[in-house]
Amino acid sequence: MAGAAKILVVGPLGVGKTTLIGTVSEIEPLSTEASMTRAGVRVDPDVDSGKRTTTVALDFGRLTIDGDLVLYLFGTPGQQRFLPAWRDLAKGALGALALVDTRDLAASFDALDNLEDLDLPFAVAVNVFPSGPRYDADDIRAALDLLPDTELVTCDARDRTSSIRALIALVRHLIHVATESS
Ligand SMILES: Nc1nc2c(ncn2[C@@H]2O[C@H](COP(=O)(O)OP(=O)(O)O)[C@@H](O)[C@H]2O)c(=O)[nH]1
Ligand SMILES: [Mg+2]
Repeated sequence: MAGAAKILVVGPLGVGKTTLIGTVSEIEPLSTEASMTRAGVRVDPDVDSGKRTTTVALDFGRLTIDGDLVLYLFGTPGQQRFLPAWRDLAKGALGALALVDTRDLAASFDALDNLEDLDLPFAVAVNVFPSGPRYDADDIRAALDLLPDTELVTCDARDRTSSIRALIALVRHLIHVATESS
């Protein structure tokens, strides 16, 4: 697979989108983080939980795989109030990496629902946090209602190799989908 592909990295606030894009990007990642203010308290659930920045627009990074496939990565805000913008961002995207956190699997439902609504092929990556419960893959599949052929991988968004492996799982799935439909 050569060429360029627009890929979304989706998931709820705090799941690791900015971290993953920053970890893998070979260009200085563009990250439009803004300090949360008291104004955000009403709508940002973890404004008081020690997290002091949140993505208000998007993250952008670039990763070349195997020398000839360039992934343009767009991190899309996970909060409910950004869903309309999220739909615009999906235009022209080949697929998405949906990040989930086992401490709150349900927080990823919105993003997964939207990927399905948009018919955007995706892979799921469990970003492993030390305090998060460890579940069997089958239990995660059941909880997220994943189709049997949806790739499910685990990653550590702070680790480059592991994050690239998750993106490669997505690319493998995209190739599979493209082959099936041709
Ligand atoms: N332990 C651990 N912490 C992570 C991991 N990924 C992200 N974090 C931390 O979780 C917080 C939220 O990550 P961030 O990338 O900003 O999430 P975003 O809101 O999805 O962009 C940050 O403080 C990260 O340092 C991970 O894989 N493991
Ligand atoms: Mg972010």
